[in-house]
Amino acid sequence: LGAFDWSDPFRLNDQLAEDERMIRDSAKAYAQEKLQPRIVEAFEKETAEPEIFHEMGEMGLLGVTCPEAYGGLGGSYVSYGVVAREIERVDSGYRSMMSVQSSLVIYPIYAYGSEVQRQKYLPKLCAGEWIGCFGLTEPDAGSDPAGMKTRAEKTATGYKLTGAKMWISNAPIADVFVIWAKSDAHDGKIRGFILEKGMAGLSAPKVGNKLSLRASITGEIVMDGVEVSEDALLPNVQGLKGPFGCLNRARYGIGWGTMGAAEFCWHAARQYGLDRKQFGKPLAATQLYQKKLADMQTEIALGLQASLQVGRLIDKAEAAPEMISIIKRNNCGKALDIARMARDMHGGNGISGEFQVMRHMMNLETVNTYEGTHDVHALILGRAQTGLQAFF
Ligand code: TGC
Ligand code: FAD
Repeated sequence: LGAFDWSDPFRLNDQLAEDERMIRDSAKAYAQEKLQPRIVEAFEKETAEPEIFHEMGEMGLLGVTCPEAYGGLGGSYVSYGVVAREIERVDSGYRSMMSVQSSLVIYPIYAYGSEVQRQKYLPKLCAGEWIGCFGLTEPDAGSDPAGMKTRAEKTATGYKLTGAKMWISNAPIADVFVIWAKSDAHDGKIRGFILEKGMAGLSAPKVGNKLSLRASITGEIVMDGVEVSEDALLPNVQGLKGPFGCLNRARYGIGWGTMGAAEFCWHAARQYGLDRKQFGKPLAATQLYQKKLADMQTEIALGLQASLQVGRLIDKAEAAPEMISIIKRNNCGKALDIARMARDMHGGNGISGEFQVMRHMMNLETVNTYEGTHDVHALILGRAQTGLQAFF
């Protein structure tokens, strides 16, 4: 019979390759030494720190899967997943900064961009010298991005973009904007464009008063006839499969990341229950408390195992988007339940910023919503098993 490690029930550690364990350990050391000491104040004061991109870039955490020729590490998607887990163990907002840069900006420029675009943008984005954002959602087009109003009109030398994006991570501090717009010159099909900070007509005001993801800055993007040249167009993709190709990767990372946030809450609740005595004994010695810990352990172990399997399939180019919908949806939902449970298990202390479980709970409300809401992923999975679409 084998030994049982309560914190790693299915021995996930043994299932990782040596290079995956190494990057996991260096991401964990960075997250615990550099991010953890900042987060309580950053969340309280709603401050996003652009220097975090430089730090992550130096560590190689922004271009984990980007080929080395463009400044990345050329690593596996499992490596990307274990990094997301370690960063989100500290805060979903920090993971958001990392995953937008990696999956939603570096990836489309690599996968859909010209060689000139790759050379120009990828090394600086991987190094964290430039910050990127991804503009798909609009005030009137969230779950239904096909309803976007942003237009690209053909000009003599390129395109003129007009429209507004809403709820865009990193936008107010971004240097590089990957924008999805309907292009008149391509039969109204959705095309990707790379815009740069400082272009005439481009602005990105901050969305204030967020009660969730406060350490990650969010903005609008306003495009008031922004003129770009032909070489701003991402040449190698058209249609919604462009942004969805990026979202597949980011959603997959969220599958791992949310388990990191859930693990933080689980471990905190366990320790709290061992330390705190009521009715003459530790809370952790009560049946109800132990049942909650068992539920947390079970859901996290299953969620991590599923994420690993999907990651292995992505690395073999065999993953289907529906697999990603399962882990994005379920892991977000379970992490949110676990964070709420941990908040309750901390009693009054649970609402204090110092104990951090409520911050995770508040963050996970966003994570459950962005990149396809919990219910939208249910509809994707319902369609896949009935052949009937129930979106409209
Ligand atoms: P549908 O007819 O299903 O598909 C249209 C075209 O897209 C293709 N496609 C995919 N391709 C690759 N991967 C996927 N996962 C794909 N899903 C769809 C599809 O094959 C088709 O291609 P083609 O060539 O036949 O045209 O489109 P629909 O309009 O019916 O879509 C419905 C729905 C609900 C599934 C979809 O629109 C959806 O997923 N909505 C959710 C929107 C969303 O996820 N937005 C995310 C915004 S970005 C963000 O939140 C970043 S937060 C980041 C952070 O801070 O961490
Ligand atoms: P809606 O689509 O209006 O949905 C509202 C509710 O209706 C949800 O419960 C939803 O599940 C439900 N619903 C919708 N359609 C159906 C249906 N057919 N059947 C049943 N129920 C339905 N977007 C970007 O492009 N880039 C970013 O970087 C980015 N970052 C974000 C950061 C934050 C902090 C937040 C909060 C959001 C971010 N988003 C980003 C936007 C995010 O992807 C959207 O909020 C999300 O896709 C949901 O869209 P919506 O907010 O318009 O909600």
